[in-house]
Amino acid sequence: MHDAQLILDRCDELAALSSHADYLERVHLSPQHRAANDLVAQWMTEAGLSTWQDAAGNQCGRIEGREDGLPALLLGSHIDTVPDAGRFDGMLGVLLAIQVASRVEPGTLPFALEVVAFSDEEGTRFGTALLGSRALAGTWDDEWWSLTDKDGISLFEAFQDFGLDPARLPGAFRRPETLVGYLEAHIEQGPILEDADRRLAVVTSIAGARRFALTMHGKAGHAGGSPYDRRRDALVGASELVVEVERLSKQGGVVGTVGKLEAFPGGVNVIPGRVEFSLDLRAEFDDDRDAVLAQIHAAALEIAARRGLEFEQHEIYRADAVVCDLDLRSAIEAGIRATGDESPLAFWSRAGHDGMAVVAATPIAMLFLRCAGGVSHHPDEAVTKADVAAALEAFEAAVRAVADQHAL
Ligand code: HGY
Ligand code: MN
Ligand code: MN
Repeated sequence: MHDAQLILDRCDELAALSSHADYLERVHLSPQHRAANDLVAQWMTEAGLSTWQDAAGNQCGRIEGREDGLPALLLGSHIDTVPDAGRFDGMLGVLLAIQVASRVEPGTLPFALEVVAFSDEEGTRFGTALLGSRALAGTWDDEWWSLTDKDGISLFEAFQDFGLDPARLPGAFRRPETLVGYLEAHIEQGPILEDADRRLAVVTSIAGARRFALTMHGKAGHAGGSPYDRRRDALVGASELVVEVERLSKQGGVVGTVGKLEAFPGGVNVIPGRVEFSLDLRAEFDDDRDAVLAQIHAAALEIAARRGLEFEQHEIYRADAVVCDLDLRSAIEAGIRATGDESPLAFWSRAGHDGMAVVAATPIAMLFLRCAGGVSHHPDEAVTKADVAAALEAFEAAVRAVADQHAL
């Protein structure tokens, strides 16, 4: 239980590294990201890992296997957050990985063991996500350099401000032959484990997500003098579409969310002439997601035509569904059995994870642990010490099960 308490205490220490005094937000390439990397590096060093920050700002650590330079089993998660975040989404997985590494005798495994704290899984600052893990996987798109944050700072400038050289980014790309696989432990961010009264689960696949910046254009006008039959109210149109997103998503068995919406010019006595809003659409199967996307787009055009509006849709992020590797899944299941759970629960992840990017370089698998009420992306995010202890035991046993697979 000591290690579990240490992990929880460290989650609290990381939660203090926030750009806001009254809530947790830590975004890519921020001063808080720098402080978190330094703290994680210190913990990695204490665990016996050699550490480095890669060319994408990911904080990394490594212990060698039976020989120096062997391909590595990668353990990790992310240390960036959404706005007003919980303290376990991502961070818990990094700290579980460090604790497992601290329990492994260097020079004993048939592979090296690496831990990575990914720098940008959420995409909070620049809109598109998985920037750290996509760099590691070598699936970087140079168009991302011109992405800008809310202050107009480009990703390129943010790299330089952080002390990174964009020209050296390819140095973060990992060749597949240097990796054995990737295991991530993460809170479920949903209620399935709690409803089943189980601590842990193995992930079968990760939902594929697509995100869009939507705009409804109308015409601003006087809130009093404009008769309804002459209005082109962008907010009422966008609002109709927001309700349709929920209805069509439920009907299609997918998950659609409008998380951001802003009306312009934003006067209480002005009819909104423009609304900018977001769409996050995800499903277990990409075809289901894309079928509902087409329905949402058709609904948007119908609403716009009926209300004299124009509709714009711009894709800002796409990560298609990925299936977890069966051998690595069986190692995770062996880990869960080591905790006394003889029939590990298995289900698909509704949340996205860095594994969606890492899979381009090496096979992946995930261990889920229960979170209170299934709550996440909220300060009420919580886990129990007993569940963290069980996850640590399972994660360590999973690493040893992968070693057994390689010893055969
Ligand atoms: O959006 C997600 O599912 C993840 O938490 N980034
Ligand atoms: Mn998240
Ligand atoms: Mn996460």
